[in-house]
Amino acid sequence: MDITPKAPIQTQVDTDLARRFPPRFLWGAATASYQIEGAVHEDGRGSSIWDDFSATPGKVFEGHTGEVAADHYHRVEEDTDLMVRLGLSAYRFSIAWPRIVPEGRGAINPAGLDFYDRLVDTLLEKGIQPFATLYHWDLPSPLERAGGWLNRETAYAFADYTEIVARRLGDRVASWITLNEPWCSAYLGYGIGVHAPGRTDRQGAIDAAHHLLLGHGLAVPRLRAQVPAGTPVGITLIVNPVYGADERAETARDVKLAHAFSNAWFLDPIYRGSYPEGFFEAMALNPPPIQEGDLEIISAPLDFLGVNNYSRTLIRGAQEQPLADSCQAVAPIPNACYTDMGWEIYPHGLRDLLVNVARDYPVGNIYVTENGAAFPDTWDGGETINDPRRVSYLRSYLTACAEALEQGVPLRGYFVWSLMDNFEWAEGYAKRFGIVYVDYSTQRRIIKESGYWYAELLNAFNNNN
Ligand code: NCW
Repeated sequence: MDITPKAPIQTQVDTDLARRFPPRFLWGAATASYQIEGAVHEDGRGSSIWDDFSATPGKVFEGHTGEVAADHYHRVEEDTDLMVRLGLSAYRFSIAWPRIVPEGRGAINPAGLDFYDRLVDTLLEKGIQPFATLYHWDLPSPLERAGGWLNRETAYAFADYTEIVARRLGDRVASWITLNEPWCSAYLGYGIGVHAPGRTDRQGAIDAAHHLLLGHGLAVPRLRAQVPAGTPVGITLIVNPVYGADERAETARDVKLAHAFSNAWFLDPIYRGSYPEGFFEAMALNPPPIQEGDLEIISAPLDFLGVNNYSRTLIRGAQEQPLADSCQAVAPIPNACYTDMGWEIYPHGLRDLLVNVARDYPVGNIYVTENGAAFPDTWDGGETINDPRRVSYLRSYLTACAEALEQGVPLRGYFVWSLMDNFEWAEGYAKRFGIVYVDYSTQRRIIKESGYWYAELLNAFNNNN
């Protein structure tokens, strides 16, 4: 039976695209706690680095904060009903550490656990698999005051928090993701300070990355000890494919550097138990404080890799060898199209990176845990919002996924970023990634044309399988 909501406007149903995905492929949407929940002072939640950062003048666009966000904390029924209307088989959300352990370490806040318990039960009642991310950037403020991810102790605190969550939800969460995009936490947060906590110390980024990775590695066995055998555990990385703009030797050299900085910095320790050769020298920095056994802990076997991808980097080699984080990206690229984030639309990049990652690393299964686009949507009070550019973005990137599958990549599912418009970190509410529009003045949700398109694609998939 076709229960898909009918679009108020005609969207073209991509039956041929749906047919290219195998039975049991998971179709989802993703969000993150600080970006959608709001209710930052409720039910015993502690403060996070994003509360502090967004309260600091000049850090976030027009002083926006996640204080109310999309008010999801009070709208679990409505939002999970939306997921049902869209036909999602999985939903990826993140758990706010400061709701569970308000001080970061020590006392547990039962009301925080209750919230996610109810979310997970509601998802299961509605036939949606819960994919839980344990850390999507909202570090408890007291831990930051003790050094945050620069302090090795934070890694142990993360593993303790993980065990607390897994003990309560482990019997029902379908799949676990330890960290979301540790590259962003380390480099944007500690290296260049455009994200919380806003520190600007390139060496700090290297050290923070190591402690994030250590936290991940320590958390994996703690999770496995609490969840039923066979429950998949993984990590989500941003993977940004790097290409050369020409055939020069300098370009090939800089592509390698930029790839080490963007991807191998995290992929190598996790899957090979070592940092990329020459990486710290290429940053003109010192190695992080690695203790004996750290890399064994970090390279604990995983069940899947979560890939977040939006764009690519195109490099033109410099005369003098640059630092790994200052390779020359071509921007703007002539004739290229960009989203509202200024990120180039390059769907082949997703296909290439999936093929390359599956070839170069023993990743097991792969999920695309985020992919999507920000465009400046406006609502005229009508039944939907026309966002044809988001529809064509999603169609082209899903075609890239189909191509990767056809090349043998063990891709098991795809999560669009994002279920709904939300607090886009330093960009505040100015950038909209949702397939559902949020009218922040009323908190009304309106399914965009892209949401109807996605629902119809999923319906076509279900009719085939
Ligand atoms: S900012 C970012 N995002 C967006 C965010 O909403 C989500 O929470 C993240 O997982 C969409 O997906 C991720 N990623 C940062 C990408 C790199 C930006 C590079 C800036 C260089 C200065």
